[in-house]
Amino acid sequence: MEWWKDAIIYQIYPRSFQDSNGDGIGDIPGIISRLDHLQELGVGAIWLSPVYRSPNADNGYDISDYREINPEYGTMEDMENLIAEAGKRQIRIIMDLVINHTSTSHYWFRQSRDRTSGYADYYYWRRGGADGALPNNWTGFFGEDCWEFDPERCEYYLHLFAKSQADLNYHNPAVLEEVKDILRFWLRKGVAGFRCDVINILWKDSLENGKKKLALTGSEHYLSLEGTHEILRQLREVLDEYGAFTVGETVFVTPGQARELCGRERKELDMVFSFEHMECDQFLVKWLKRKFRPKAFFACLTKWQKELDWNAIYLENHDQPRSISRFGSEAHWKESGKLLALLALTLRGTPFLYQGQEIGMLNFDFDRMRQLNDVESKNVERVLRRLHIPRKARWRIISRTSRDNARTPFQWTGEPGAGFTDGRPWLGINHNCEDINLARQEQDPDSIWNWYKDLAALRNDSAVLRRGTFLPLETGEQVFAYRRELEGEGLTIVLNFSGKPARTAQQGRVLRSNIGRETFDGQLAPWEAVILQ
Ligand code: TEU
Ligand code: CA
Repeated sequence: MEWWKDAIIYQIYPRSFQDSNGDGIGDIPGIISRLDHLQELGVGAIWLSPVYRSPNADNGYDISDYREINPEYGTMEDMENLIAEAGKRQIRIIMDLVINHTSTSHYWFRQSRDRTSGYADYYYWRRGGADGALPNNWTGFFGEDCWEFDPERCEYYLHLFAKSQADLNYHNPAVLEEVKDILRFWLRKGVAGFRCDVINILWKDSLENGKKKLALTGSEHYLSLEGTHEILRQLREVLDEYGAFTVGETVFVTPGQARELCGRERKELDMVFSFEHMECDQFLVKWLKRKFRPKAFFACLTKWQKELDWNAIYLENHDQPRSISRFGSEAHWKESGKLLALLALTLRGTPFLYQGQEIGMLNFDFDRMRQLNDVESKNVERVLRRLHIPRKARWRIISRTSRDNARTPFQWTGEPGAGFTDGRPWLGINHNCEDINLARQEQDPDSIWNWYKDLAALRNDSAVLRRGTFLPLETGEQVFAYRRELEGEGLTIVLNFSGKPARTAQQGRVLRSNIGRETFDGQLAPWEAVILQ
């Protein structure tokens, strides 16, 4: 029961994981060839970012056919093989379910342009104002407005993300029925569940103007509304027929809203990805960075640990910069990488590791816009240019926040192509690949990779770490200490988030230390992390 409480889940961004045919694009046969790596790491499930047919305006988050595999990634047979091969290794497959929007190349959307078709109301179509004004004043997630005029239908359609990602209209019950069929299609193939993209914004209560805000004007009309809860309960009935699992990506949720989305008795989601801890180093909007303050980060993690019975724990994904570059220190790469590993694997909740995190991959080392692919970065660049922000300043903003930081190819080896591809990679490989790669770390018993493996095994073996309660002990300027307890047993975790030494009141016998320490007297070295018994 509730296998997902005991498993470590690993996120694959298929485009950047492993290429098998030299076209520079990661693919499903590539993933299959690396399943042993994941088994060795000790993961119980893979969350696969979208592999459906898609024109790739947003790398698969713009789906044009939910029942087909993107030919760049392989065939349906490859996908079935992946499910089977992973299954042999006790690894489940979780699909990415993107149902807030479809690509404008989707059949539904193309039909929807014709008012007389059965698909006319699958999307939000509205007329603009007489003076050429947009249907309302909402602004989108990618920093631009969210209405696009369609010359064929002579109306605007709503798109909260890129303009080729049209929002589905759940006021039309046919849309939800379509989604249920898609769920059944994949569940029958043996997938274990879904990661549900921006799932708390499905229901728009009206398309009235919103209160003007710096970002996401209009969001009070769609964030975590009752209509969404109702949709989730309906989807849950289908999921329950197969015992399937869901984690929702829920933007801008408070702990209270999260409880309403994933409380057991609510029968909606199993858990949610919240964002608050990802906002500790930003100011108002994600593009404005401020200095990372560990204390605020600890307080935020503690709050969520206390307020939710079960969290989806993550420090990285395909939308966020790399965690060492952001919360750790590139100068103390190994120690801070290991410290973050210890954090990710010892909080209460299901740990989600993102590809490359297990070898301490860092942010990209690009130096100009042309090297980027991310549609969000490109949109933001356009907006900043319109605001007359000088080029250097634009690059500073974009390079630190771009989602491409997490999307550079996996560094398997130090060779050209990084063992990722024999061809030209779709996105540049980090030049640090000669130093930071799996092959090298496999040889080094003290590597980040071996540390991840060790901690994952420890967690997989330890009921205290998997199911124990969380007790905060210290949330200082740089020291975070907490305890996990279960049936009279307990472990204390102490983390020094700083290049400076520190002191702590915690004591105990050393079970793990990221600097190889054997006894502990309360003195912490820079970026030291320990588990005490
Ligand atoms: O992300 C939704 C989301 O709100 C953000 O994380 C987003 O990527 C961006 O940072 C907003 O500023 C999900 C997917 O994870 C993302 O990759 C997709 O681009 C997006 O939905 C649209 O499907
Ligand atoms: Ca390929």
